[in-house]
Amino acid sequence: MNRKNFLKLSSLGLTALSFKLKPLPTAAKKPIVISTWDSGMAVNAEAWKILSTNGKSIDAVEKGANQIEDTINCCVGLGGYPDRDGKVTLDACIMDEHSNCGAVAAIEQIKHPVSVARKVMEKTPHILLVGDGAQQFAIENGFPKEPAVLSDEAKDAYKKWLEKSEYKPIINIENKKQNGPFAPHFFDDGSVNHDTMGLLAIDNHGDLSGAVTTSGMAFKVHGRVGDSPLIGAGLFVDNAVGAATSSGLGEEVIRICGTHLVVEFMRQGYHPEMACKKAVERIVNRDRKKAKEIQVGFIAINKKGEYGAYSILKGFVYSVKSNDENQIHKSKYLLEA
Ligand code: SD4
Repeated sequence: MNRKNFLKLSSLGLTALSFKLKPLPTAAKKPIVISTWDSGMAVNAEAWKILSTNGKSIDAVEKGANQIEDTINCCVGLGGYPDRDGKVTLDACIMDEHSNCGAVAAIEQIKHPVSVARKVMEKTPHILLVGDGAQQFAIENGFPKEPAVLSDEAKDAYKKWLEKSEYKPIINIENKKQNGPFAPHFFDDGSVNHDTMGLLAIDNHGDLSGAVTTSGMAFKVHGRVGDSPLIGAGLFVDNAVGAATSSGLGEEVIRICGTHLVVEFMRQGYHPEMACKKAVERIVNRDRKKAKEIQVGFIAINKKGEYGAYSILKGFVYSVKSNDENQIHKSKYLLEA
């Protein structure tokens, strides 16, 4: 075949191919909110009040996160697991469609860290405030100082931990074998009924926002900060592409800038589920043996409202609310423990 014919044929082929592949215009699914864990159902319901009345996604994710901060539970807010000194320290962040973001880390005695994070975003030229400084800023902005009230579950687990005071960081999920008496409530299928809350929303205007709130790792070293308040690790939003959030062993997420990576995979054209899977693989491929002992899960949503999740191990679930559905999904996972 001479060059002229080849070019003719390939241009015909390419035309046919591009005709075939031309995507059908699909309307973006909006509004929609997705969140980590089954506790996300109540969080989504709160966010939905705003999304369904034409409100902004940034308000929806803040109010959604406030819902779980208001409940006494082991993993978010003032009822969360304490650090090894018995102190509850909280991490949170928030990000909007303009890449505005704010965060607080290791903040104590403040009930709504995610709202403090929003104030950091709106009222300061900074992104992250930590510890005493974060608390001082919160108080200056009208947030009351309140004592931590450990949930019964957190109290029992801490008491049990004090018996040995063995420093072994325990992440909220993982497997029963690893956590022993500290394992949170597991369902028969291995999923847990609570954990760090990360949520992502698209509003009626098509704008994306996200928020995360957590008490972090149980019995951590005082001052330890996880992935949750770190933009690009625990949360990332790019209004042109999509958004992602994480739950699980924060150190592993920080190491790979996890949610930024997920969003970059979506930018390359991967479906949210595949983007999450590729980020999980990045963690697992670093140390496959260690990966069997830890859990990390990502959830993601793209600009079209398509969503997905992936985790290292079995047990990660997430909640979705849109006009079409209101339910918990099981995440696919990479490794059998
Ligand atoms: C952290 N990623 O502090 C959080 C905790 C978490 O499931 O998500 N647990 O590392």
